[in-house]
Amino acid sequence: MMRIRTIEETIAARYPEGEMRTPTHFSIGQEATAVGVCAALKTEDAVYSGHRCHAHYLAKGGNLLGMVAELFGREAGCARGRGGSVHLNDPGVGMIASSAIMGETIATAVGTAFAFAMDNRPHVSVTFFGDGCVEEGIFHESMNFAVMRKLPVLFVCENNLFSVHSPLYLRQPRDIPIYARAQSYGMLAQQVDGNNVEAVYEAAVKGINDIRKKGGPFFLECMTYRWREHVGPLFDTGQGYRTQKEIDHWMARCPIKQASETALSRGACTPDQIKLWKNEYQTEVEKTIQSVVGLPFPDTKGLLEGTYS
Ligand SMILES: Cc1ncc(C[n+]2csc(CCOP(=O)(O)OP(=O)(O)O)c2C)c(N)n1
Repeated sequence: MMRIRTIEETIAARYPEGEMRTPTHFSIGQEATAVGVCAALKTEDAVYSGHRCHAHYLAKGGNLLGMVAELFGREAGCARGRGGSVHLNDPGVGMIASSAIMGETIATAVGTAFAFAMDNRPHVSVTFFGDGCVEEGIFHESMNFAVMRKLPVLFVCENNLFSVHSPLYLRQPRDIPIYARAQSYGMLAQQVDGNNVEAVYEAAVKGINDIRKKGGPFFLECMTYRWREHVGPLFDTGQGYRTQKEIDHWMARCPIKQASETALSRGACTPDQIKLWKNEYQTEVEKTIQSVVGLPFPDTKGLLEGTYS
């Protein structure tokens, strides 16, 4: 989590230089969901994500240079500099795809699970998506299909209470939590504190065990909060769609602060070690940025390569 936070905060700090010409959705504040779930996965398990994909990519083991080069639009990027921040992928470690089209990768993850089931492969397909996707038809079709075919899908809804500037309570029925809607499809489902990495990990392990033993999907709703603006590196307190009090409440429940306090109280690490790790991650990301800025942009002759006609 600390590595992801350090990488994202460094990218956010460098963003105003104007060299990263890609809309960028930061996961700052939401790291525990990505880390808790991905820690429960094997390399062969497939992960799909949406527009807010940095943390999922890094937690699944995605290559840092591939991500940074993608943000800087370089040919060495994981989407060859053509996809930007919302199209991170690293299939070699099971990070299959991310897409800014909301809900799209819910269906593709279900398709991958279908392929796993048809080929008798023992893997799980995971889809990370936001609470906004729950309002889309593709979400409901995918849930229904996964239940009917008993597919090995872990649906992970990162409920950060907002879709851009619209609060959840204005968009969805107040009295029916998202995980309860998943249960209505006959799916095993659980809500968890998405800022508590151990709780997320334990819930993901349980979900994956259920998927393997009972042969159907599992739904995890992780309650969390986005600290920065919807898209971009800034804080957006002045926008008027949420209060400073609410932001302060969630920042006090920072997943990294909570996990550090727990680790320190158990004697699992020392304050000096925490500082050292932070410095190591800082050095790693700065060196990576330095190595990327000298790399070539894609050649315009190849711009149509990789597109479908
Ligand atoms: C099909 C589709 N409709 C609308 C958009 C525009 N859009 C981009 S992000 C977003 C909100 C997403 O909210 P949520 O799914 O809760 O994820 P979060 O941004 O909170 O992580 C919207 C409406 C889109 N990218 N795709």
